[in-house]
Amino acid sequence: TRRIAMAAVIAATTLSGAASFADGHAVQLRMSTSGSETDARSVALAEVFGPAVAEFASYEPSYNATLFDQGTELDAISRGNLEMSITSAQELAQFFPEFSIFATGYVHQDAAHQVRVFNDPLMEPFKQTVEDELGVRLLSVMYLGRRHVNLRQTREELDVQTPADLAGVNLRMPGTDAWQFLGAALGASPTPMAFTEVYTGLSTGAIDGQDNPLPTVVDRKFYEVTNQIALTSHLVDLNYIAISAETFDSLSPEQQLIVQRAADAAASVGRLRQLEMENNLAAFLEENGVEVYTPDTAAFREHVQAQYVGSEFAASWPEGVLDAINALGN
Ligand code: KDO
Repeated sequence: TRRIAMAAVIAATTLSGAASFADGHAVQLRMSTSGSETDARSVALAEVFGPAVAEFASYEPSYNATLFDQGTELDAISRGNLEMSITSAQELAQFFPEFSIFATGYVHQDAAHQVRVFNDPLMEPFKQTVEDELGVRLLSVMYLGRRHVNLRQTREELDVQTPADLAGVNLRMPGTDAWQFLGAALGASPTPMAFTEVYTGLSTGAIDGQDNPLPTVVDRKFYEVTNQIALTSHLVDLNYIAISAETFDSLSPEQQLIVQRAADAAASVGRLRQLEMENNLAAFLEENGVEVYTPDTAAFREHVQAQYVGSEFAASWPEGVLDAINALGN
């Protein structure tokens, strides 16, 4: 009887699912990320976004850059080969240089500041440009976290207090100009490398270090192949939930609202989880042999900010936007 009951449940679920899709077909939402399945953003999308849109869309995530290489997702959406990604301001800056303002060291102050900036009218022209010129709609802002410098060297070998201490350090940064600029602004010698190559790069010594928030260091087990983290907090990093505008526009107004709310809900859940992990992981890292300490962050902030002044990036920022972002801060 138990078997029959289960079969009935499956049949009922399948039927009710199929019946509610417009003309019997689910809208396919393939999502590609270089993040892992256990990354907080991935988990939030799978647990919150997917189920929330399941009445009319099938959310199909792929992880670890198995579907598209890191940095190629926006192009794939634009060409109609992908529907969703967790994109970055740095990737958007490849197409629209003004997005580098959101990838600049020490601009965003915390997770709440990111949300205020994303929802502020200052963001409208940025969103509109991406939609008009790339066919990509930015639904919501996800919190990735405070990026810190994570090195193979022990603190005895290299005590990082100021940018001068990073001179000659081969620091992996993701592969775009905005990232390389930030790595150099920190005082290091930046090397571009895809996220999925970083663990091997650290274990072989091809790179001295990498920069990512604490939850990423734990999720990807970088602590196994590194010995220290200097809490530089050089970038309060974000990602955007991106969706094909063509796909979004094909939905009914009611479905569009559900997609928007589902994205916002997933972003909220992911943000809270990431913040909680960020606040609690230092002890775990210390237990695993990684020394976690705070350098002279004022020295890093001053140095990094000074590098942007007069840079080609700053030249692309629309007038008044930096002031508007700062005004939304604390
Ligand atoms: C990374 O490559 O270091 C980075 O953290 C950059 C982010 O913009 C984002 O792409 C992220 O990787 C991936 O989602 C994997 O966490």
